[in-house]
Amino acid sequence: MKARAAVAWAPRQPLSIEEIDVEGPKEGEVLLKVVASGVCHTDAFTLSGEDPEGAFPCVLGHEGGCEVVECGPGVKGLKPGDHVIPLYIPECGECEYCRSPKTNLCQSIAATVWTGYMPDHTRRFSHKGKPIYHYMGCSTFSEYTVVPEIALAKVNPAAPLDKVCLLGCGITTGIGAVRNTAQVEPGSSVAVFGLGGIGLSVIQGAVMAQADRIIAVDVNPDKFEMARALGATDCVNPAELGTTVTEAIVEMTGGGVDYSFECIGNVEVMREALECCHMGWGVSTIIGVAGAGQEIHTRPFQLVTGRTWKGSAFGGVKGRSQLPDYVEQYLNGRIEIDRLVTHTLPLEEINTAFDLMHAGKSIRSVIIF
Ligand code: NAD
Ligand code: AHE
Ligand code: ZN
Ligand code: ZN
Repeated sequence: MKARAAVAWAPRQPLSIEEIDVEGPKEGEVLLKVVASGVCHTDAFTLSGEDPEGAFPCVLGHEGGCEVVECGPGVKGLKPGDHVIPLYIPECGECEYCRSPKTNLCQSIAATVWTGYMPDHTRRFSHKGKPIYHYMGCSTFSEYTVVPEIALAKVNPAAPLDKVCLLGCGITTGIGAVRNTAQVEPGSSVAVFGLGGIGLSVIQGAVMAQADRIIAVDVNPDKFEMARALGATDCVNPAELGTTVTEAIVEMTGGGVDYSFECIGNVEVMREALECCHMGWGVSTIIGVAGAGQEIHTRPFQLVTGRTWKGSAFGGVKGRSQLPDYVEQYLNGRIEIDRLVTHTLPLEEINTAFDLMHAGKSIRSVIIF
């Protein structure tokens, strides 16, 4: 079938709206109508050319709110009309990762998901006969996409897809990192570095976890109003400090925070986020994604003296079994999404969504098809 899609032909080029061909679903696959898609910084990261796994041309996008159009052979749990959120980390339910309660990193189709192919090593997208890569197994910047059933969370059809699409990445990642990865306890102190869709969702998660003090850090002070509205108790602009952020936070908290989260993708900030944690027990969780060749550094002494460095992908959430409940929590008013959608744009204006992100003028833009 034909579909309107935003194609990334090459790194660092604006996306181009094209009519592409989408092949029907094969064994275990599902054809989806994408109703809405968020734009995450990771889409911009891959488009920047810094992603070692970035393959071009591709259809980016991984925060989708979708309707099932057609099920391929062998699909058992879905039918046309169902509402689903595509998962860049699937849940096959059978691999050793799915069987472990310690991780959400299902590896059943990881080799193809991260290299731009469907599980059978072929692609469903083409333009004038030229194949186009998939992205993170989702490719939600297309009116129609094809996703394996094991990478689809079936959600309550009462939920507005132009909002819960953000549970496909940003909001779930932030909240899940607090709950599942760091396991923040009531009364804790928390520092959040970077106040985009991820960092603001970490703040939401910290409030849910009943943290006492939530220190929000960003170089863009325009982000502070939303951070405070969601529950930040202190806002810090590194540019306004006479010291390093680490020193400032250690000073503010009388020794460092119990938990910190890096939500930027800056390896220097990752170090600060670790080092502003309390000696003896502080835990720092890396969420941000950094470019090819970049590495984190600290003195081993920081870890020897009881700080822990962790990382979190999709907030440690097992998508098919746990994401539907995030949608219910949104519907029950326990998870905030609406205020994080600062812009809603038609597909034709998708490059504006990237411009707004880079200019620090949006939290999340949602593309409507
Ligand atoms: P975003 O662009 O919306 O927000 C990033 C924020 O960081 C901005 O407010 C920006 O002003 C701030 N910032 C930039 N440099 C800073 C600095 N030196 N100090 C303080 N603040 C700074 O991005 P986002 O969509 O929220 O994503 C954040 C990061 O998380 C990205 O690296 C993204 O790729 C990554 N991510 C990871 C996962 C995961 O599963 N691990 C999921 C989603 C996104
Ligand atoms: N391709 C990058 C890594 C990108 C990355 O870490 N992706 C996160 C999700 S970001 C969502 O916005 C993830 O879940 N990764 C799990 C995995 O298995 O890659 C690189 O550096 O190679
Ligand atoms: Zn994302
Ligand atoms: Zn699995």
